[in-house]
Amino acid sequence: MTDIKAALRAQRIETPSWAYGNSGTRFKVFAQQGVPRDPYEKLADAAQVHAYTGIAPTVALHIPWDKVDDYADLARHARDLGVAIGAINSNVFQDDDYKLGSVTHPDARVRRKATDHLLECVDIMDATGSDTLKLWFSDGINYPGQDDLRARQDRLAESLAEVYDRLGEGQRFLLEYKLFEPAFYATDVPDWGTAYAHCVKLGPKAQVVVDTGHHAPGTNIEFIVAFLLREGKLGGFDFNSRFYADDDLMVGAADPFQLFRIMYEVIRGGGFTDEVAFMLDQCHNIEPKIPGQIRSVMNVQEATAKALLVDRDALSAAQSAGDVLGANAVLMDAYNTDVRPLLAELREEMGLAPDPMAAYAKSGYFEKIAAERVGGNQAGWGA
Ligand code: RM4
Ligand code: MN
Repeated sequence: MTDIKAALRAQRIETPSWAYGNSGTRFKVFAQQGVPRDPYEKLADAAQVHAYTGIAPTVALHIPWDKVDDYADLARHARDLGVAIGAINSNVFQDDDYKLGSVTHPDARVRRKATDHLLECVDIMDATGSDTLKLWFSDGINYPGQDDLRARQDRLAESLAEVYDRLGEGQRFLLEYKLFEPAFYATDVPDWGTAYAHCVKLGPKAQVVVDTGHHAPGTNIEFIVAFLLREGKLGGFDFNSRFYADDDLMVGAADPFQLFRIMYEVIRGGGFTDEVAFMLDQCHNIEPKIPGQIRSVMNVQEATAKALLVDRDALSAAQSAGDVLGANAVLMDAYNTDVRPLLAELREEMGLAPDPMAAYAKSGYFEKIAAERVGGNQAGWGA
């Protein structure tokens, strides 16, 4: 139990700046009270999530949503609040120029503009001390024949190589894949195999990021995790839940058992280290945002605790004996354990309140920001 607690104490989960701003569907963005009006206020909210969970000390930025004049100053502000800047997320999907793609666009001028944005993100990493660039491309085509599938891969490879060469010591990029959307017929980085192949060609500073919402229904995500870890190519996670497509709901809400199976493979494969970034990529469209993030961090923590509880000796004994039911029972025993008392105890040992949701609700922070943050433009995802 001491080992399990030590591992849980060392766990780090990164929250995304965009989770604190307004977001919605293509039908409606519902504004909420107290929503941050700039990146500084987003960091203040993220610091609350860390204050109550004790395991969320970094915040991912999204550029240009979090554009500021002085990134070193923003990083200082984060440190003053007890958090730090995490991954820098690029955005080459919200400009009119990108209608037909960004780094895979048929026009070299647009490709140049997109790659320059990615290079600018590396400059922001330098200024903020971030070591991770996260690349997601909305690039793809809607109709067969619209563009040359193969040429688009060449253009993608060319841009990635340029960004790769710009990375400094200790910096890396994570290439994200997504099955479909916004492109409907063919996506340029649709799956882990495509992301993996590009990363292998580039070298050790390029790794794959698994966004749990970016797969077809029924995909065995833990298999992908096990495979990528075995190859040293799992760079991190964008955690969220999906019922239908890229729903971006709270991680562990749709399928806590899947989250447990993923965390088990992470632990089994030695990925429970700083090497693998555990990030949330979510939006809270109808629920309050800070508690939504606290709940999400707790969901990952609970799945991790259950995965750490798996009796690995008993499991491998049952596996080598060909004991199908016995092996399955070992895994299910861990999953069916109520870890909430263990986590409450751990939090108390860390000097935190045992129930982060209740402690935040009682703190008065929401009432304070709802009263203070009036006027100005609420931050959103720029859609
Ligand atoms: C994409 C992808 C990226 C995220 C954007 C907002 O679908 O998941 O990781 O930054 O959405
Ligand atoms: Mn993502």
